[in-house]
Amino acid sequence: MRDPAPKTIFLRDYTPPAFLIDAVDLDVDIRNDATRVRARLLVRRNPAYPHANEPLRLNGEALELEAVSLNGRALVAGQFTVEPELLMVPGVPDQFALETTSRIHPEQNTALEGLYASKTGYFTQCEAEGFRRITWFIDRPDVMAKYTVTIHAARERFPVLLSNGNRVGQGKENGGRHWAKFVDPFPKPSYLFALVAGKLDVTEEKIATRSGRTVTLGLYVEPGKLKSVSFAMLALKRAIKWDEDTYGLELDLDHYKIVAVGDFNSGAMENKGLNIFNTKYLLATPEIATDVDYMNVDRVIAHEYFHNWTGDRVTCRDWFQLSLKEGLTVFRDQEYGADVYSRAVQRIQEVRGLRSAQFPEDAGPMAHPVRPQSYMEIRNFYTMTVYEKGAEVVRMIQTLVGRDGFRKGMDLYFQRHDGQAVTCDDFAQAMADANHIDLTQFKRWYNQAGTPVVEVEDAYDPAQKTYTLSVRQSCPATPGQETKLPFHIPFAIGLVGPDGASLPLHLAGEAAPHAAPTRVLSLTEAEHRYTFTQVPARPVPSLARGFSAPVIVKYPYTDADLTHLLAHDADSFNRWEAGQRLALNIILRGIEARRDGKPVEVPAGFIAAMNRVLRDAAHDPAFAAEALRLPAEAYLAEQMDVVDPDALHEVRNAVAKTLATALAAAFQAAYDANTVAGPYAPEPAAIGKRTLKNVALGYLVERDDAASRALCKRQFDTADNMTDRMAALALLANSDGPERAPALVAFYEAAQDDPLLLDKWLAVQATSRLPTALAEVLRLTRHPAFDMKNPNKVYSLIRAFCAANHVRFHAADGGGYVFAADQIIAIQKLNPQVGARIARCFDRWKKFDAGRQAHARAALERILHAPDLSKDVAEIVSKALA
Ligand code: B3K
Ligand code: ZN
Repeated sequence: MRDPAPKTIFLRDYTPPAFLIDAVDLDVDIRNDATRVRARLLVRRNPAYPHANEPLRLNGEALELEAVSLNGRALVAGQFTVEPELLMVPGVPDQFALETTSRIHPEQNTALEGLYASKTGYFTQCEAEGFRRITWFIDRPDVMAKYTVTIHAARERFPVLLSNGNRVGQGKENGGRHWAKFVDPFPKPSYLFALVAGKLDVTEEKIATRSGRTVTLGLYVEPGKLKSVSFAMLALKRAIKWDEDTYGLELDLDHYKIVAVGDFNSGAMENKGLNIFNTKYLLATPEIATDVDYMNVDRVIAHEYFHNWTGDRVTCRDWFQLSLKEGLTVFRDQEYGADVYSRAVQRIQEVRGLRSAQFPEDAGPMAHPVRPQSYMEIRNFYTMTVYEKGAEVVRMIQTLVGRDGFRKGMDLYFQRHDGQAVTCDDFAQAMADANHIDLTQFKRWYNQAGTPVVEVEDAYDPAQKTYTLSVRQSCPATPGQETKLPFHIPFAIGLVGPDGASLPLHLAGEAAPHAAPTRVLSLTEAEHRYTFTQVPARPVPSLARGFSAPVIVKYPYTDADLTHLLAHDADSFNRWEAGQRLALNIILRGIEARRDGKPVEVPAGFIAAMNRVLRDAAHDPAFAAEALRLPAEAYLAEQMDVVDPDALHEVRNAVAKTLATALAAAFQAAYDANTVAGPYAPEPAAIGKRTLKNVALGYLVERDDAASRALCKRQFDTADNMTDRMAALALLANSDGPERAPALVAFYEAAQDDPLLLDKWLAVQATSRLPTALAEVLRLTRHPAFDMKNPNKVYSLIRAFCAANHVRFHAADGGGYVFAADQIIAIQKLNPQVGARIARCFDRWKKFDAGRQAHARAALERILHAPDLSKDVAEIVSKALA
């Protein structure tokens, strides 16, 4: 039975650990019936802990304890107590060795946390609290120890044995078995422990770091898949070089290993020297990976590599500080992506993701600050807020102190904290001290949840040639935080003149002129007023350039203002932003019109603006593709008081169809001009062209005529790469034309032996806009390609439907909600974490009409009362219902 009241853990209750563990000697003996884990811990009392005589408390989960000894003497009943999740030894000396022997059952571990079995062998996932499923331990990140690990296993079934650090010995054992021993020279928290035993192929490359050390990079994959890792190796080497060049950070290991596994809850894991990756983020060939997949592989490899410093060398004191490593590391991988691909387009994509997933999170029942103040289950806090908004917070610091200042802050951060487990305050303090600034108010970004709103009004005085901006900030209440104090918001602005040129930004009373076309205003009060002088004509304000803060900017732009910015803004992000605002206004007006029984109107000015985007596309096809895409339904939904998903869907499609019809020739020309000749390469220029070509194809197909569908089918049949093939398939899956079924069958036949291709095949059907989508998804849950135990399959089918098929999931009859509840209840029994992720699809249920709300409430209550509900899902659902 579920614990009726899952415990809430508060940041304010943090105390240092009562004991420290200096060294761990693990012996892991993998047998068919069970795995035996012997752990010898060198323990001492923590001088920083305020109370003496505390008993030793070790965490454990699903462990069968066989023996405990202290300083070599076996403990007997009465000398320790053991509960399902706690081993307690009272009266211990100040320093001692504690040894436990436990049995675990990786074969039965469907939660995929701790040590678990997958097709190719045994793997671990310990972040956040999985190590306690391997052995008894003080399983918290501020306990850092040196690890020695010996693995024993059958040679034939598990030829490759790996753990963190360097292999210091290996040998054969009786009965066809073997062993290997590893020593990790770096003290680390238990969440970075990793172990792999399996049948894997490896490719290795030696590189020299900038100080001349030789490092061996090893990539381990399922036998036969080595041809799919050449891109990953290239990305890894590029990331290593980038961190040397950008931050002076060098790889500190002799061996850096990455292992791919098909069953994995998240994307990848940065275990020290032994990353474990979901195959989805390691394997890439033109036949299985799209451009987006390639870029994701690149970014995830970089991200996990960057954690080696931001996460592993300097780690988190406690899990409330998760953004210390995640926000910073996402920021680092974003900057890497910006340097490798198009900076402008990367930024647009980051913001698109933030607005369609993090803004809703910040406005919903799970809203929490970048540094949460409480949680029931830490697994539920690997969120868009901690990761993506956390990265925005780091980016704002860089905006405030400049790139050089940021680098100085990073240097100081490592100088002070290398080898330590620290807090977000420590990071901010290093930034503040290195730049001699005060970030006290800025740190509210770590503590206050919710997306701030910045409202701007302006006035132009033609006689005085002055222009005044009045800026007011506010932040809505979020659960547990009724009122908010003003944030420190870096607000980058420019003024665009009637001819499109940048106007000066002199503030009244300033002696020196401000020459640069952009100026960062520091908003610290609830209200500010800025008066600019020598402004020759009424400008259009370009606000929050480059998305300088994760806020919602409100300004009463006219369509003409937005068309002007789209054409002339010197800031590429705000050019894109202007187009999105235009489209948003048109769609919202269309929804109103539809409600009144009137047609959806697409102004000629918008069509002309999009035509100009197409005409200028050759300069930057990737940017044009972004500018042509309409805002996502999940983002549009956030702009409505009561979401009407059907109206949203219909009107958005109607706008697309109008554009497609009016600009058919231009879209066809873009399609033709951006067809990439020659063999596939995941290079930025080619990626940009393919993206634009496929956006153009999407518009052409909007008309739903036979000729466009034939063009699409032809692309599907003849494509020599997965980007073009998948783009065509997704469009065909949205239409009920005669091409649909044969394309899906053909794709399936080619995909049968490749799990990653099957994931795509499932996802493309789950996200189809056809009214039959739910029936199809239900049928697919019984298809042999689907496997509820495999997270990738669940994400591709169930989550894709619930989280990425807005109109069908939110069907008025509640069918989508019933389906989600059934699936969540079933999945969470096997894998609580995956179940909880799906449960997040109910986050915004209170934004819908009464009928949908009633269906959603019923579904949520049914989940909450399901027998054996996991803590993970209970937290999400109870907060949604609160
Ligand atoms: N740190 C891991 C995430 C682990 C998720 C645990 N539930 C991957 C990453 O952010 O790099
Ligand atoms: Zn990370």
